[in-house]
Amino acid sequence: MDLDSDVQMEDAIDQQHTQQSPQSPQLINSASNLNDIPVSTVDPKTQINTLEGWMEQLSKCQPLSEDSVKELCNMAIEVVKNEQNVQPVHVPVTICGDIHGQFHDLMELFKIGGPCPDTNYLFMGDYVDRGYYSVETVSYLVAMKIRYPKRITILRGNHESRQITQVYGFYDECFRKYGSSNVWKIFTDLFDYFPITALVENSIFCLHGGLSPMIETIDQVRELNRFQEVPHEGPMCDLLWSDPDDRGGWGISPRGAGFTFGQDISEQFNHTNNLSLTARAHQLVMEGYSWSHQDLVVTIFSAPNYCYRCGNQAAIMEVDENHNRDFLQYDPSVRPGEPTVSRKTPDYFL
Ligand SMILES: [Mn+2]
Repeated sequence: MDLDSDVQMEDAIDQQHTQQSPQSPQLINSASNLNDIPVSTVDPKTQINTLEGWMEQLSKCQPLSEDSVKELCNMAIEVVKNEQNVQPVHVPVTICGDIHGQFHDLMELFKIGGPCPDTNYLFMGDYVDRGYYSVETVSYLVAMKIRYPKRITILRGNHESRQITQVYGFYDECFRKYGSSNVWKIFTDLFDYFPITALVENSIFCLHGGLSPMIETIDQVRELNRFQEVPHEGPMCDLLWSDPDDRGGWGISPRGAGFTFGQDISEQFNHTNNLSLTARAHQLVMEGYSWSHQDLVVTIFSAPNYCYRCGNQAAIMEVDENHNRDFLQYDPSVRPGEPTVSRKTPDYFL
């Protein structure tokens, strides 16, 4: 895509609006009503120009207008609603864990892992809450998903939920940045369409949380109706909430949702489904990644210095064409206006 010609086209559109607007208010209305036209009827080149304009704005950590968020999410629904509960993904791909609104660290992630679409990405949920830039973070990832639908996969995390976001920051951030809850509603309605798991080359099962006592086979995940708020219990809840544990069998989760599962459970699940690995996110791990269950399960966490105070490294996992795995670790980036971050924040600063 030639950037200069895009800019010229936008300039031409701006000039049209400027010239016509004083004399013909109907034309202003009809122009803004373009947003209401179903996505499928919009000229693809126009859609790409719109998207690239949004991505340019978001890359500077500037939120989109409410109207643009509405349009963005309507476009996104058309893309992700057709994806599967167990979305197939091919190698090479770089697998990422929690981001939690740490926008500048997401930009660092793309520096470390390579820009999309040069690098294929699989994100395992928790884009919002905790950090200060949930709006910009989720807007950017959703825009990338629409622009490069075959190059980036975005799964649902337990924080992509109406209930959780009202407690952990996304709702408040939307209200602060937009003056109403409209944008929060638009995004949380979109989250209902996100796929809940992915399967890399029939070998690596990827999801936000972990296993469920109600799910023995990947086919059972395919049978779930995922188009709903994250339930309080049941298989879909467990997939987004569970954690591996050193104790065997199923355990009660201290989180109050999902379960803990032991190595025996992972062995059975990976064997039954002919998997080499289950990759998941959901838990802070100090090195950014952590193996469990004799390398049957890996946890990946991609928010460095989580909540701007945990002092952890972040990591992403590259899987190449030969299924070789490589972990790339990174430290927090500098947020403009903030003092230089020391990763190991002394306790007396907390
Ligand atoms: Mn989580």
